[in-house]
Amino acid sequence: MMNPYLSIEPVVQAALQNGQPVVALESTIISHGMPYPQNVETALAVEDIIRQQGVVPATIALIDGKCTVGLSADKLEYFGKQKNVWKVSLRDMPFVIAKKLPGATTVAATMRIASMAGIRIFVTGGIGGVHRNGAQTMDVSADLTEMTQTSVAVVSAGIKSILDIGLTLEYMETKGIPVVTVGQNELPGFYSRNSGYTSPLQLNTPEEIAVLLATKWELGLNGAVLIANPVEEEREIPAKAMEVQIEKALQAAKEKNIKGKNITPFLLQYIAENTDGESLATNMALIKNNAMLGAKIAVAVGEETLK
Ligand code: PSU
Ligand code: MN
Repeated sequence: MMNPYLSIEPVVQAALQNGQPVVALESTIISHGMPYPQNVETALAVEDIIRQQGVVPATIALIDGKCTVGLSADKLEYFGKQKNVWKVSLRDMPFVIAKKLPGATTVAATMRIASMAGIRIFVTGGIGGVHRNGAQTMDVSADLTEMTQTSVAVVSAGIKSILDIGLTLEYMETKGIPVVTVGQNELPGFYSRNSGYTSPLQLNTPEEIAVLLATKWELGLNGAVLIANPVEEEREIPAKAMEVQIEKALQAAKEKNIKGKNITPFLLQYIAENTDGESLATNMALIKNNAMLGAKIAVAVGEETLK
C-alpha cells in the first residue's frame, strides 16, 4: 500500500511503474537557495534538460499535508515566489506536514521522500555538511546523517567551502558514504573546480557510476553515494576569489547571530548579493550540468538493472 502522505504526479507514477528512469530534484534550492526569478528559470531549465535525455524529472516539496513528488510549472513558480515557504529538513517534516504548510525540502528531506517513492537518483547543487567550527557548534547538516541510511545517489557540484570540507569528508568516511568525483582526482568546491582536497574516489562515466551504485546496494550496503561533478571551466569562480566572499559572509552571520537552519540560506544569499550575480550565474550553470549527468546516470542505472 502506498504511504498516505505521499502524492506522486501521474507522469512520474507511470514512469516508475514502467521502469523508466526518474530523477528527483529538491525545492529548498528554489525557495531558499536562489532569488526569484532565476530560481524558477533554473528549476524549469533543469527539468527540461532531464526530459531531453528521456528521463522524467520529479521535483519534490511538501504541499497541503503531502510529500509531493513531481511539481507542475505553476507549483514551481509558487515555490520560487512565495515568501513564507518553510525550509524543511527531517526535523521539521512532521510539523509542516501535520499543519499542511508549504515546505521546500532540503537534500535530506528530498532524499527520504525520493526513496519512499522508489527514486534512486537525485540531482542538486551542493549538499549540507559539517560547518566550519562544527566540532564546537555541533552544526552538522541532516543531509549527512540522511546519507548514511537512505540509498539514493546524490549528484552535486561538490561541497561548498562555507562548510569545513575536511571534516565533512571525515564524517562521510566514518559513516561509509562513498564520495566519487567525475573526471578528475580533486574534489570540486562547488563554485570552483578545485577544493584543495583529493577526492576519495574517481570515476569517469555515467556507466561506471551506475555499476558502483548497483554494486553497493546489491552488497546490502545501504546509504547514499555522493557524486561530485565539477562545474564547467568557463563557468567556475576560482577558489581564492570565493574564499574572500565566504569569509565576509561568515563574519556577517556572526555579527547578526544567525544560527541553526537559517545559516545556510543566509550565507548563500549574502554571497549571491555580494558577487554581482556572478556566483548566481555559476550556481545556475552547475545545477544544469548536474542535471545532465544525473539523467545519464539514471539511464545507465536502468540499463544496468536489465543486465
Ligand atoms: N548547499 C548549497 N546549496 C544549497 C544548499 C546547500 O551549496 O542550496 C541547501 C540544500 O537544500 C541543503 C541545505 O540540503 O541547504 C542544507 O541546509 P542545512 O545546512 O541547514 O542542513
Ligand atoms: Mn545546521
